[in-house]
Amino acid sequence: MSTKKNLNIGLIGYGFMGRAHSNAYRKVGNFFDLKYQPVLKAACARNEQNAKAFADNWGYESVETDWRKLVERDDIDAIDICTPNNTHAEIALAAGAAGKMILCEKPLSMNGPEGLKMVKAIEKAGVPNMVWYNYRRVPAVTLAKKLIDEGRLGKIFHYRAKFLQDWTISEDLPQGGQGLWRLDVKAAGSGVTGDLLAHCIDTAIWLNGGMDKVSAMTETFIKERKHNLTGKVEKVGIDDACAFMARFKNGSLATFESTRYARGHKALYTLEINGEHASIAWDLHDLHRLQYFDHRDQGIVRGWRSIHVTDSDHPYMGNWWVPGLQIGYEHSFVHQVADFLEGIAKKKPASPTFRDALETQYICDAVLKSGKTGRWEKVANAK
Ligand code: SOE
Repeated sequence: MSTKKNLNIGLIGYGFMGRAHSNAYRKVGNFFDLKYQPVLKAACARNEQNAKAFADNWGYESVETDWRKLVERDDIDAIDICTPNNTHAEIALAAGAAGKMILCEKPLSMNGPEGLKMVKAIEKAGVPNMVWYNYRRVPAVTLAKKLIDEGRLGKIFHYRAKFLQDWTISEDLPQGGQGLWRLDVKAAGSGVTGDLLAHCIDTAIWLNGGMDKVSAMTETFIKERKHNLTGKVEKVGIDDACAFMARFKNGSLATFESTRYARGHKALYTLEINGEHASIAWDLHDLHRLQYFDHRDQGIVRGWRSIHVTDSDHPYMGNWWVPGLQIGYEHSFVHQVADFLEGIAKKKPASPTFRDALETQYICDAVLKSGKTGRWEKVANAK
C-alpha cells in the first residue's frame, strides 16, 4: 500500500498552462520519489462543456464552473491559477483566505502594488505558495545556478538576456478573449514585459541577485486592433517590444530585450553571463546544453565547451532516462511540482514564492515606467 499523502489539486483555466501543469501533476510521482502525490481532483472553467472535455482528457475527477465554489471545497488542498493575469489576485486572495496552498501562473500580478497585496495576504494566511517561473527548472539553467554559486565564474561583469517571438506581427490579429488576452492590457497588465521579460528577469535575479535601477525603451507597433469581446477597434495598450539596461546590486551591467516582432523567432530565450574567470550561455532552442568557457583551462585546450546536461549527476537528470538521453520543455514544470511537493514535506518553501515573484513585478514596473519617462528608474525593494 502506498504511504504517500494525497495532495488534491483544483486547477482553474484550461489553456496552454492548464495543460502544462496537468501534465506535470500526472508525471511527477512516476519519476520522483516524494511524500506527496498530486491528485487531479477538479478542473474549473466558466464553460462547462470545455471544462468537462479538459477534465476528461487529463483525468480530473470533477468539474466546477465557478472558481469560488472550487476554492470553498473541503476536498481541495491546493489551487492552481492558470487564468489571465487580471484574475490572479482575486482568486489568490480567496484561496489564501480559505487556507488553500496556491500555485500561481506567472506573472504574479498586474503590477507591483497588486502583487504586494497578494504577498501580504498569503503570508498572513501562512499557506505554501509558488509562482510558475518554470525556466529555473530547466536542468541546464539549474546547472548554471550551481556553477555560479560555487564561485566558478568569479565576479560577474555582464548579464545579457533576450526573449524573441513573432506571433503578433499581423495587424489583422485581434486582441482580447481566449488565446489572445495577452494582447489586451486590461487582462494582461502589460505586453512582452510581463509575459516574456518577466521570465528573463526571474532567472536573472535568481542567478545574479537583485537589480538596483533600469533604463528602458518600449514600443507598440500596432496602435489599434479589433477587440474580440467588444467587436470594436480599440487602442492597443500593451508594449509589443521592450529593451532595457539594468544595473545589478552586485555591480554587474545588463541588457535585456524582448519583442513579438522578431520574424523567424518563436520562443528564442537566451542568456549569457560573463564573469572574471568564466562565462556561461544558454539557449531555449537547445535547452539541454549549457555553454561554458573557463579562462583557467590550459591554454592549448581553452575554448567554449558545450555541456550536454543529461548525466545522472546533473540537476534533476538522475530521475529521468539513462545518461545521454535528453528531456524537454514540459519537464521544467514536472521539476517545479517536484520541488513544491518536497517543499511541503520539508516545510521549506520552493522558490519562487509570491514574495520572490514580487521582486520581478517591481522590476517590470520600473521598466514600464522608464519606458514612459525616458529616465533611469529605481527598483522598489521587495524583501
Ligand atoms: C507567450 O507566447 C508565452 O506562451 C508565454 O506566456 C510563456 O510564459 C512563455 O514561456 C512562452 O511564451
